[in-house]
Amino acid sequence: MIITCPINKQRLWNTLMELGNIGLTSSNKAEGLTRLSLSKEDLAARSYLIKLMEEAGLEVRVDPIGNIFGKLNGSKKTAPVVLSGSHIDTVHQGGMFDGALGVLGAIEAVRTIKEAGINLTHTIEVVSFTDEEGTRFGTGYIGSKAMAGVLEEKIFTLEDDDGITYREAILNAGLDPLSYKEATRKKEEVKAYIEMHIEQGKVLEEHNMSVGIVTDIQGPIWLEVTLIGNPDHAGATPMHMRKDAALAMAEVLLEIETIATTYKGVGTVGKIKVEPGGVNIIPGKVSFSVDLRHVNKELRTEMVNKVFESLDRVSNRRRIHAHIDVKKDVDPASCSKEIVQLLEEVCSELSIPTKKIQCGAGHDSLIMANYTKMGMIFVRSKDGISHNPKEWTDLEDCAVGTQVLFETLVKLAK
Ligand code: HGY
Ligand code: MN
Ligand code: MN
Repeated sequence: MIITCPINKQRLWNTLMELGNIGLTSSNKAEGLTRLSLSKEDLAARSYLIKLMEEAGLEVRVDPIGNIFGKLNGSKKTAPVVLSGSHIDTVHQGGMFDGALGVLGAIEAVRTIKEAGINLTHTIEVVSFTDEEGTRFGTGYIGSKAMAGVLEEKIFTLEDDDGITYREAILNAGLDPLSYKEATRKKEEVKAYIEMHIEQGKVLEEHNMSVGIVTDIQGPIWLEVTLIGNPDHAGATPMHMRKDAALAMAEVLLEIETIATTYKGVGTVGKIKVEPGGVNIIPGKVSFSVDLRHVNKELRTEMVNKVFESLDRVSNRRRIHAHIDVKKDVDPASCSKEIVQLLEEVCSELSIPTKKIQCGAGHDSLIMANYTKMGMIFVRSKDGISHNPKEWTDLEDCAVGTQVLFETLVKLAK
């Protein structure tokens, strides 16, 4: 690996470890991080990030939806900016590299550019997008959608599990929901978006590689399904007289597994609520999430239609009422061929072995793909584990990924 200007890998690692201590689920570190969007844990992490960007000598700006930007000015003010980043919000009991590596790696890359006194034509902006995961309010990609001008106003009425609305959470964070449209930036303002992210899969590990180049990203559809039967006495109600919402759900869950397997996509039911929720009460109402993904949009549509058919058939037979809300519907996306080629060139110049990979997880890059030239650098995940406290990426792999990002940003911004 021929490096003219090495990034400071220990400094990068220290920031990952520091951010990884903000928002611990409990005193037991083995329970990972729970830093839900705009929670007090997320606000603490945001303060840390802003301090870090200032220490790196970047000009910091927070937009009305809470996207945090750190800017390193280029010589040509009118030239479109090169954007790089990811997110720092996490899922419940998540890991310390998902999103964080993309933001902290971009800060380290730009900090090294500044310290090396490399002259840039294009300004580089590091971005930490608000609420990529969607764990707290059930949708996600909020900050990137706001920047791309595709955020729908109805998200401000979404509520978290405690009944707090998005609007209240934004206000509580000192932001201004009424000005969210000011977060939109014109497409011509941005030259390219590069996101470095942990792979969250096993391909790089199987090929013993530190970094991969993403070609396509699966698009997620999130449904919220409510099944309404009839709460009744668990002892006194014969089986044939029941309208058990939980049994209807159980049938549909197994059919979702069959549908996803048949289409070679993925289907997940990660969140379930049973009401009234008593040992001796037949479940009268259940609500559950459905996450369906496929790299091919047409096949994903067929999967969704099959799930709707399953719900219809099972609820009719069981005399249950079914209601479906579509909470997220983001198309699969292909990375810019120009950026893929640039990343291949950088890896070849650095003599870093790499391979092209399809991406199963969703990222802000899905939204950026319709807004500017988008590319993703994947970094090896230990055992492919993610959305799990055991998520891990070695220091050396973080360093290699950040070096590739550094070289790519310099080429794009020169
Ligand atoms: O859901 C996802 O794929 C990502 O972690 N937000
Ligand atoms: Mn994630
Ligand atoms: Mn992520």
